[in-house]
Amino acid sequence: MGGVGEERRSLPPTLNNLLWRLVLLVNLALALGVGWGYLWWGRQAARLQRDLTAARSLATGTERQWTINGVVRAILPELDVVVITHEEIPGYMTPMTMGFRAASPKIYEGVRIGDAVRFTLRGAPPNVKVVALEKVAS
Ligand SMILES: [Cu+2]
Repeated sequence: MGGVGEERRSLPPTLNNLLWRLVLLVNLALALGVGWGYLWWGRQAARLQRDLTAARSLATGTERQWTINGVVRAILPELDVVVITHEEIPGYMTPMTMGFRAASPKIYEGVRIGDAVRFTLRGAPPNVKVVALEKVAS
C-alpha cells in the first residue's frame, strides 16, 4: 500500500469535484439532446405518416369525410351549391372561400348568408358534397 504515493497522483479534491460536475453536466446535456431528438423524430414520423395516408387516399380516390367549421357566403339553389368560407380541411384543402355541392336542397334549408356553420363533407376528392350542415352560435 503506497498511500502517500497514490494521494500525490490523484487530483486535488476541488478539481476532482469540478471534473465530476462537468461529466454530470455533459451527460445531462447528452440525455436532454437525445431525448429531444427522439421527440422531434417521433413527431416528424407521425407527420409523414399522416401526409402519406392523406396523399394515398387522394391518389386512389378513396371516399373520405370531414366535419369542419365555416361561414355561409352565398346559396345558389338552382345549382344546389353553397358558398362557404371554410377552415382547413385536413389532408385536402387550406382555408378558403368556395362553392360546395349540397347532397340535397334540404341541407341548406333555413340557413342564411352570414351564418356560422359546422358542416360535413363526404366523397372522394374532388367529388365531395355537403351531406350535413348546421348553424352554430357565432
Ligand atoms: Cu376549399
